Amino acid sequence: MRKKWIVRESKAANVLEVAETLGVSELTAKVLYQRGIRDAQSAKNFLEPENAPFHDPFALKDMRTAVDRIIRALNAQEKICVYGDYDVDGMSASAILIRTLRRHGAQHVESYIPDRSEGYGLNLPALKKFSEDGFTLLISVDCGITNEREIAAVADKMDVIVTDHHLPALEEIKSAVAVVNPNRRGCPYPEKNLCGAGVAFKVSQALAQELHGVDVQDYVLDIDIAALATVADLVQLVGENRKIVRMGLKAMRETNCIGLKALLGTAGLTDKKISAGHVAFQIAPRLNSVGRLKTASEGLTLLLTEDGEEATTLAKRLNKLNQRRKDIEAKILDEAEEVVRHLREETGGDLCSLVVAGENWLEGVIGLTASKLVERYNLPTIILTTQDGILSRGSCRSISALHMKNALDSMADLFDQYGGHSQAAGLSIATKKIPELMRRFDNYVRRHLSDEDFQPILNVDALVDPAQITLDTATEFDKFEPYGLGNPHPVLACKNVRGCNAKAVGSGGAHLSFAIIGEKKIRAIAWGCGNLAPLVENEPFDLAYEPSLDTWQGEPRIQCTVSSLEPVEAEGEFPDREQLVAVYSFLRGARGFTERFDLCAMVKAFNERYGKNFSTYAFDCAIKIFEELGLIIINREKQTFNLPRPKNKLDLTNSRTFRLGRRERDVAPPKSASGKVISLEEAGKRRALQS
Ligand SMILES: [Mn+2]
Repeated sequence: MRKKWIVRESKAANVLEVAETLGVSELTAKVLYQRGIRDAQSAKNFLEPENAPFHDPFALKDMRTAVDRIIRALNAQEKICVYGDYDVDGMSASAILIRTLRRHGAQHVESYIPDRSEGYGLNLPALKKFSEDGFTLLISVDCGITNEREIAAVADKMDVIVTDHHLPALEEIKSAVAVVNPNRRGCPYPEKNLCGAGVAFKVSQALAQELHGVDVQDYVLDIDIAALATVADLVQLVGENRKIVRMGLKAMRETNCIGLKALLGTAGLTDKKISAGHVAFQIAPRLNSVGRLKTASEGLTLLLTEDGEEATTLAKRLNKLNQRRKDIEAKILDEAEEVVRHLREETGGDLCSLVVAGENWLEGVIGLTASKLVERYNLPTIILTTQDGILSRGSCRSISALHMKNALDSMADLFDQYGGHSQAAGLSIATKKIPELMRRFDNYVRRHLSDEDFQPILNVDALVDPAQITLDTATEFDKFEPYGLGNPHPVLACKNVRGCNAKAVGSGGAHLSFAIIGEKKIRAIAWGCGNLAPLVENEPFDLAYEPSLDTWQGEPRIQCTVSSLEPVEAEGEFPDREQLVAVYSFLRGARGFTERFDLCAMVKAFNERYGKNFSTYAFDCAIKIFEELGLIIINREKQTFNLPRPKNKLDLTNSRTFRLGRRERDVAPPKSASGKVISLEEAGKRRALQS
């Protein structure tokens, strides 16, 4: 489906005021204004977070009690356990706290990270083992806030300090010595978005101040590890998180964490300027792969080691595991897409939700698969896997219009366990109940969403002609880094743009490099759009882009990364039934001698063959409709296509793009249209007769 642009509005007068007060361009002021940054002080804090102060760690409720208890344990050389979680945040939080305790002289610190099979959070067998082994203090990181029962069961033998960032359960923690969590009820700490490692970092700041009188504002030890987790855990990159990430990324280049250094090395990032993107797409997945495939404690070992050789060996191992994770992920995705194709066949293409179940798919990976399917189909998605046939576990991902947790709440009786938020959730269910889950979930989605809700959305900060972007603006935008959740790269857009020098680049010509034509030429790169080179060369197009600063032969220049490139939406050209039949017949004929999918070449050949004047937009709409109906399968990476033989008569109104396009065009459906079913077999025959 074509993305719908949502252009944010702002009051021109206010924007001018912000621009004047801050001394920035009007465009930058507009983007800042839309992000809620509207006065000089908050703009300064946003653009120069390294100069904004850290919040006082003792503003976290219970921090004083926690620090006192830890110092007592340090003085008495008690046995301390740091209990974490199997994701990057959990490993990093563990690493920060353990490194801190060791720095302060602790000699008996042990870590514990549960296996995925043990489930998330503090579990009783593990707690009991530590208390029986003579541990007198256990500190949780990135978990614990929902474990009152487990803590109560060992409280008489072992003190527990909970440090966490997750939302508390209904049942409050009463049995722990201290609960440090910005999100607990009654905690006045102003930054609620810290991740687990962020909270651990605040604990280490508090300890340094208390033990050695260190000024918190100067304490940045392990801030690089905190930054790694803050990016990986997908918490909002605003406020204190922005400060942690900006400073931590800078510190990462000269990290004194040997394991992190080795990890950067295997990712080819030694001595490079590290961005949030590097962390999100290269470092975090490597660390996460151990938690998904093996045991996360290996990742923690890497972050804790003082031995260069061990670090290199472990980092290489993580590299291999990450590769294996990618292979497994690709295989599961393939199998899942096969199921989606069957679903389309069964339903004639009218899909509102995806519930896909497989056997022996790796539990640690299905969440990634679900995200990929949402990206591809923009439908609320549940992926399930079973190891024994009896019980299945599922990973759920949603689109913004649907609150996943609410959906699951409405069918809670189906699940053994479930939990999550609006956009992601997890569940376990008896395998035999999956058909019922499919039915009820699909019903729920159909009842709650309309066609418009399924349209993928692109948030646009402003409509701006690329030629108006100056080096100054690009430089100002550079200060918006690090980008991430809550702080996306500014997106600008422009209709009816022309380009030149279009070249497919990269392996297999997957990507597109071109210049935007205007008062000056601006370089642009469009990932995965290599096949659109002829479109860019020959026709105007609608473009959404992210301008940034690039260096070319020592000189700064503007570069635009394309977020969306589509044929110009030609008004009134949305294809009708007859036109769709013509395009489909053409495709069947074309498939006779080529597998190559090339939109621009196809439009040209189609127009020549039929003596028509179809716009690329109309042709592209037709392709999108056929895709939704399962009539064409396009492999965009390989730029190939396939036309599976339609099994049944076809109903065009099963395509959401068709329904929406027809509505937008506001044209009454053709006379015989309502309920009329076109046989594509017939269309094929007609075409055969014609040629
Ligand atoms: Mn976390």
